Amino acid sequence: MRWSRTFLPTMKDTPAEAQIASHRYMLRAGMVRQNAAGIYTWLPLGLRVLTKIADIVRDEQARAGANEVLMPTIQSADLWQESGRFDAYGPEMLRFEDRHGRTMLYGPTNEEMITDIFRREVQSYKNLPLNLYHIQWKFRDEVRPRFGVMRGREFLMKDGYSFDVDEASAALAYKKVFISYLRTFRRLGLSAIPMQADTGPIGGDLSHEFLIQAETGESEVFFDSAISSDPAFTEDLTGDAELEAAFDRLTSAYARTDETHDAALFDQQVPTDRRVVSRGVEVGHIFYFGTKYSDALGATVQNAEGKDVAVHMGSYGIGVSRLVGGIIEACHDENGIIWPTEIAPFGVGILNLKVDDADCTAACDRLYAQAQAAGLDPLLDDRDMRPGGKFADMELIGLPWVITIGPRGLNDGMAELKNRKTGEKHDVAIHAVLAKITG
Ligand code: P5A
Repeated sequence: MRWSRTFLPTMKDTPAEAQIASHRYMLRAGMVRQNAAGIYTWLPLGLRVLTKIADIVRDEQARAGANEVLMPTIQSADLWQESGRFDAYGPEMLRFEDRHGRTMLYGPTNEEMITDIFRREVQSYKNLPLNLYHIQWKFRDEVRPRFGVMRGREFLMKDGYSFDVDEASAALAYKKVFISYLRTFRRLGLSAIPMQADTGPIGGDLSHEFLIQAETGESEVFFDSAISSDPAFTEDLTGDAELEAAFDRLTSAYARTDETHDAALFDQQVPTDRRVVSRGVEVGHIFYFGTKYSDALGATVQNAEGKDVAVHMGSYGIGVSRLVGGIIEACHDENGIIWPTEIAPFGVGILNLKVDDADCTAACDRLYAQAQAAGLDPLLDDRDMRPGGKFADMELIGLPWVITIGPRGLNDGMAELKNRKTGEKHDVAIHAVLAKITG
């Protein structure tokens, strides 16, 4: 893309309403704009990142054997009356009436709806195990929406739902998602630590939250530092036995949030030098709730003995839009965002120092075309602006690489290549510069 033709409204000044780095940078880099409390428009730069995160989540869901569907945002209240959650969910659920006076709601989650789909379509254990997910907007009328997209009212979630004939296979389904989340977050450039969690309005008795460490995180976290070096964070596991062993290791080590923390147990289980007390952002949350919804809605399957049994279920969430903020919290400096390569909105920035110099502009255009052909997804800053402002904007939007071309270097066929993360700069021959990035 050419910056001059892209809707990328950056801001120099820090917006007063933004209390944390990710919120500030998302506004300043022109990624989002607020429409109402906790409700945002995603502008091109933000949407690119959101889409890349969703694509990685999707890829890992496919790898874990889940099927993608797309359920509506608006739900009828009927199923929620049936499950008993219509009253139980409380004022966080946005309810309204359609023109016929029927009560509707904007879905805060989809356990009821997916259970209804399941009960109508699946009758036999032979169709199990099954894991269905979608990536869809949710609405929760949070009391205190804050920190931009981190605690929004409208937010994008990946929510998956597993169906199994008995508790043993449901437990395996839960463990598979648990391990697949480690890989998903790793691909996003994050290390998210699984912690024992409360089940809240979703229900059930087994639950883990995945938290990334960040000073500005909303949850206080307490964990054994030994967890972070578990090979499950860096290696791919093959086979159910290996997967179950990793699950047992990770879940037996101490890792809890303020909701589940037990100070005495922490002291007893974790040696002093390994106790980490810190803050975190919850980017994922998984639940096993057995037959809570299948009992309420009558979702049964015939088992191998020919008997009708309630299906065992779990649900699995990833905060896709929250991750955009969470990743920025984990990856930024005083000048702006530092995107992990996999989700950067553009692969490389090309900065034309002097757009009114015909040679300089021709060299930038050539390099831009080559970068496009190489699949690098370049952003060419072709704006007629002072270099200072262009450099500052590039730092702010945080692309992994920036190539700067100006008339002086061009005389010798040279460009400057800068790595955003390390800050290292090198003068490189223009004809060789893209190869430095592609390796
Ligand atoms: C699991 C999937 C559920 O809703 N039902 C379907 C279960 N879990 S959850 O923990 O309540 O939400 C899953 C993830 O969604 C993100 N999230 C939010 N993101 C931004 N703003 C919010 N207000 C918000 N609420 C939840 C979190 O990442 C959470 O882990």
